[in-house]
Amino acid sequence: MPTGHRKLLEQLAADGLTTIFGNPGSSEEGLLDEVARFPDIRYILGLQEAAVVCTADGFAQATGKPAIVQLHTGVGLGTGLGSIYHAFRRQTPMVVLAGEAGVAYDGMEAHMAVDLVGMARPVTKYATRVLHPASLLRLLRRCIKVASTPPCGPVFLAIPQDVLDQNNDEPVVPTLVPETRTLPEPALIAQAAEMLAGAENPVILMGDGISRSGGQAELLRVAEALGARVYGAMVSELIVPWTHPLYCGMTGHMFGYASAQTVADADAVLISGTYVFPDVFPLLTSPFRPDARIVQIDLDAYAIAKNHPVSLGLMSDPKTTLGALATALDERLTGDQKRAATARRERIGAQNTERVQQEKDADADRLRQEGASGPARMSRFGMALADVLPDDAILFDESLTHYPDLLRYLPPTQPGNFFQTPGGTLGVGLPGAVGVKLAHPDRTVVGLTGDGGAMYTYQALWTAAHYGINAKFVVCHNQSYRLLKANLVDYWRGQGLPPDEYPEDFPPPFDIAQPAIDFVTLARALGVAGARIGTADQTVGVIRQMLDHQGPFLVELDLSAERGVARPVAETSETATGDCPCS
Ligand SMILES: Cc1ncc(C[n+]2csc(CCOP(=O)(O)OP(=O)(O)O)c2C)c(N)n1
Ligand SMILES: [Mg+2]
Repeated sequence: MPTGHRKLLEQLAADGLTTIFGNPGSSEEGLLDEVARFPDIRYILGLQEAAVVCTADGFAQATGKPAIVQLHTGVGLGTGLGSIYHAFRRQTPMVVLAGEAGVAYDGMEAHMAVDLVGMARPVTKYATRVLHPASLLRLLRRCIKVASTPPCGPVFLAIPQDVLDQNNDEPVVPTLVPETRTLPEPALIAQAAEMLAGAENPVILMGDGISRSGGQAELLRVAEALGARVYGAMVSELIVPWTHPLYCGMTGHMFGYASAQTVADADAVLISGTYVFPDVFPLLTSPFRPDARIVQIDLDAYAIAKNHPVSLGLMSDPKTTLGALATALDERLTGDQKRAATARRERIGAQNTERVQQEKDADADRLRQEGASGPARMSRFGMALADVLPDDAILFDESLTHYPDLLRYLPPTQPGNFFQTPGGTLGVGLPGAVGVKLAHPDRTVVGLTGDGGAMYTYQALWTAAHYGINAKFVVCHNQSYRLLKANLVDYWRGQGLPPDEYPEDFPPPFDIAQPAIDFVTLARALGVAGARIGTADQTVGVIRQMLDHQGPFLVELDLSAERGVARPVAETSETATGDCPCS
C-alpha cells in the first residue's frame, strides 16, 4: 500500500497542481524522496523561504490556481511568514505545507519542534495539522478548497513525517471548489441601480476580487454608464486599462486622510473586490459624505462594511452582479443622465490626459537639459522599454517609488499582463517574475524591484539560473530606501511641522549607498548575466541586450540621480508617498 507521501503527491496531481515550490529539510525527506520517484510533479527549489513563497505567489497570480509551497518546519515557515503575509493581503491562493518530525514526538519537545499551526494562523485563512493517516488527503483537499474559494488566500497544513510514513488508503478524488457565480435577486440589483443612478460625482473603488471573478469588462460597463472616476484600492492586477479616461490611479497605502480625498466629494460610491481603506494609518472616521449612497459588492462578506457603514451590501460575484447592474443602469438612466455621464467621462479623461502630458513634457525637458551623457532616469528607461517590449509582455512591478515614471510610458492595458505588490512585504518583484515566467514560458516577463527590495529575495535569481527560467530583471538602484524618506516627509507634515522647519537630513538608515551594492556582480555570482545602465545613453543598448539574451538577465539601473525626495515648499494636500504600493 502506498504511504502518505505518495498519496499526497497523487492528490496534488489529481487537482492539476503539479509544481511544488520549496526548500527542504530533514523532516520532509520522506516526501522529497517520493517526489524524486513521481514524474508528474516538478519541484522548484529556492534557496531562501521568502524567495520561495514569493516565487509561488507569482506563479499563483499568473495561473489563478493555488500554488503549493513546501517549507521546513518552524525555521522554514518562520523565514517565509512575511511573504505569506503578502499572499494573505493580496488574496493569493496558496497551500503552504511544512514538515515536522512526527506527532509521536509531541511529548518530547524534540529539537526543532514548535507550534507550526500557531505560527501560521495569523497570516493564513486556515491552518491545521494532520494527525492521522485517514485524514491526510481529507485535510489537503480542504486546504485546496479554502485557498481557492473567494476571498482566496494562503492556507497552512503541517504534515508530520511519521503520519505520512504510514500506509494510506484514502481515496484520491479531485477537490471540489464551490461555484461562486451568484447573482442577487432582481429587486436588489434594482435597488443598487437606483442608489447609483443620477449621481453627479460617482466614484468606484475596485480591488483584486474583480479580477478573480473575471469581471473587468462588467466593471467598465458600470463605470462608463455612471461616468464614475475609478480608483484601485489594494489592487495588484489590471482591472481597468490605465489609459481609460475614467481610470484615476490608486488610493494611497499609507495615510487614511489621503485615500479619503478620493471619495470626499462623492455623492455615490461603488466598492467592489476590496475594502475601505487599506492604509497603514487609516482614517478612524468615515471617509464618506454623510449623504453619500454607498453600494458594496463582494463575495467576501467580511469585507462589506468592514470599517465604515455602507448603504447596501451585496454578497455576490462581482462579474455577474456588475453585469446585471450595468444592464439595470442602462435601462434606468434618463437621456439627460446618460449625457451627463458622457460629459463627465470626457472631462475626467481630459484632465487625466493633460496631467500625463504635463508629466511627459517635464520628463522630456529634463532629459534634453541633461543630455545623452546625463544620468540614467526611470522615465528614459520607461520610454525605451515601451518602444521594444512585445505587446503580450508581462510586467511584475515592484519598482516602488519609481513606478509612476515607468508606467507613464508603459501603462497596463490588458488584464493578466501586469502585477503589482500591494501586500507591504518587500522582495516580491524578482521572485514574482520567476513564478510568472514559469507559468508563461513563451512570453517576455520583466520583474522590477527597488535596490532595497532586491536584497530581501535576491536568491530567486539562482532559481531562475538553475532551471533556465528566462525572466528579465531590473533593479532600480537609487542607493536608498527612498519610500521611507517620502514617508518621513509626510510624517513631519502630519506632526504639524511647517515645511521650512523640516530637518535637513534623513536618518542614516534610509541610505544604502555605502558600500555601493554591485548588483550585476551579485547576479553573476548566482548564475544570471547582467549589465548596468549608468548614463542615459546606455539605456537603449542595455535594454536590447536584456531582451536578446537567451536566458535570465538582470539590468542594474543606476537611479542615484533620483535618490532624493522633493520636499513641499508650502502646505499641500499631496502626500510625498503618493499611491506607492508599499509601506
Ligand atoms: C520585508 C520588509 N522590510 C521592511 C519594510 C519597510 N520598508 C518599506 S519601503 C522600504 C524601502 C524600500 O526601498 P527600495 O526597495 O529600494 O525602494 P525605494 O523606496 O528606494 O523606491 C522599506 C525598508 C517592508 N515593507 N518590508
Ligand atoms: Mg531604493
